[in-house]
Amino acid sequence: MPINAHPEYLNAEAEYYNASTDQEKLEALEKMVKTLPKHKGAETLRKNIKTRYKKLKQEVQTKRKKSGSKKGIKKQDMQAVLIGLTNSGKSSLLKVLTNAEPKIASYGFTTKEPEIGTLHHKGCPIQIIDLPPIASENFENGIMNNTDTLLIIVEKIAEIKPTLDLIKNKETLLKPKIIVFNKIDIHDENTKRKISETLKSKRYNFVLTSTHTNEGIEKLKEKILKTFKIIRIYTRHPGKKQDDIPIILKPKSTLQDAAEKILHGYSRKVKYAKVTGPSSKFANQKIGLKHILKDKDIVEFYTT
Ligand SMILES: Nc1nc2c(ncn2[C@@H]2O[C@H](COP(=O)(O)OP(=O)(O)OP(=O)(O)O)[C@@H](O)[C@H]2O)c(=O)[nH]1
Ligand SMILES: [Mg+2]
Repeated sequence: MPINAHPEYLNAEAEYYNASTDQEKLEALEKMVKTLPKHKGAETLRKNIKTRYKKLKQEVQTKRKKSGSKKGIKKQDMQAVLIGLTNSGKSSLLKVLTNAEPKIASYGFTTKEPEIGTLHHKGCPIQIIDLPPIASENFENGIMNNTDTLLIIVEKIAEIKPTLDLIKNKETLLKPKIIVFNKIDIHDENTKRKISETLKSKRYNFVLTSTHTNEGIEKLKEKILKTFKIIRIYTRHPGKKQDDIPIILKPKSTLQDAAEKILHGYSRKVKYAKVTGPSSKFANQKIGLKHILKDKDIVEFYTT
């Protein structure tokens, strides 16, 4: 039956057929319902689209439940999650901190599923996750509850408490937190000083940032790294310069842990190592597998 559809509807329909992800399909179906003519002739089609929408939505939700998350994020050694209300600038922060290219927009509820990026700071790879706005239907509590560090993004001091109140899991609330007061570029110096003083008086670990001017971004990177309880061990081949990328270990890890981190089973091949740095009494001290390493040690392995 001819329905005399508007060009907007036809565009939405074309988007639906060209969509490559379920999310794009859902968005196109939403647009199709909105732009469909209101008259009776289009009723069957409207029902049909609504059914398609419901079915797809259910499929997506089941898939998500099964995999834990749509993208099946594999947690890395160090992970921080961007949490905040819509439009606070979470995706913009992911973009300036990492190599990721998330969607950024001035309208609300832009991010529909988690986006991942890696921040490389002082040789450490830190996984940063951008989530949909907290308390929205796409928010992922599981990712937030499993992370190491919470980055709470706000535009106003009054947003901090309501945002924290939305975190229901008590253990999650005890995790290291950084209050990221974003969009600081829109305030004058006097207001900035007042914001800093208030945050200080509330004893928050905080930083004022702008993704437009990059103010505070380096400070934020430093603060993020400091929240992880880790030590960095640099390996070196005898007679060569140390590797740039450290092995990341928990504090009080041994030489054996370091060897196993390089390759499972490698510690069985290690005869001894030479260590130079905070855990050694002198340069190139010969050590065994039980030796406890410290942050910034440089290690040379000798194998059988
Ligand atoms: N002035 C100013 N605007 C910013 C800053 N950071 C982000 N914005 C703007 O704020 C709007 C929202 O940015 P997004 O990064 O998409 O915000 P979001 O928190 O990811 O939003 P949702 O995905 O909806 O939760 C965009 O128009 C950005 O350009 C900033 O530091 N200063
Ligand atoms: Mg976003």
